[in-house]
Amino acid sequence: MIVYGSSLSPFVRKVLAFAAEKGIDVELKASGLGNKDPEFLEASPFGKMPGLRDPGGGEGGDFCISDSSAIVAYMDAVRPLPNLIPTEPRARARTIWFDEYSDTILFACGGKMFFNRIVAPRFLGQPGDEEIATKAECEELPPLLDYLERVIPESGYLVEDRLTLADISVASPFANFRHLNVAIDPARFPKVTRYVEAILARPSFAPWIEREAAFLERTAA
Ligand SMILES: N[C@@H](CCC(=O)N[C@@H](CS)C(=O)NCC(=O)O)C(=O)O
Repeated sequence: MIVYGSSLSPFVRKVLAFAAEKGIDVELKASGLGNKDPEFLEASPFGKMPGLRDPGGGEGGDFCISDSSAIVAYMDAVRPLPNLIPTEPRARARTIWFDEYSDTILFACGGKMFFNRIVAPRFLGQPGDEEIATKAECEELPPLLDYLERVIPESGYLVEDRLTLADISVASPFANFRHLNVAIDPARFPKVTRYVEAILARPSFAPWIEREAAFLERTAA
């Protein structure tokens, strides 16, 4: 399968890690903001990353779909094992909740930091708004971490005491926090700290994050 985008996007990283945990081979085709390439737009009509193309996956041709949650739902259906989106009703609902918590609530906060401190100055040639980034880091992020600190179980997995989409989705934006050197205080958030370290150390995440760090290093200043 082909994934269009950059793993610097938490949505793209989520899809790449999900595919790796499933054992699905994916090729990442680089796509940046404002990409008008028809091949990419066929997979993602509104130009957002990630887009997916499954060659020969549709009737008489490729199957294309965008949105990270739609993409992982497709992957989970075409490759049922290992199951990463639980089928038991409450576990399934909680998994979708955590996916949404990450995609909307956590991203709304983290995106302000990543856009204003990295994307705008480095890739768009425009100054970032540090006031917005600081407010997100100091005022908006702590209550989101307080919530996670309360709900992370002793097992270290959010749902069914095993790895699910919930963990992949929630951990993914923390790689961006790492790139931003946003410190998660281990004294105030011990469970979050251990949880994020463990999930991001998995072979499904770690190589992508290393590559991103090397890329950011090359593009710094
Ligand atoms: N809900 C979408 C969000 C995708 C998204 O907003 N991606 C951002 C990058 S992090 C993007 O492509 N932004 C470009 C744009 O909005 O034009 C998903 O889960 O895939």
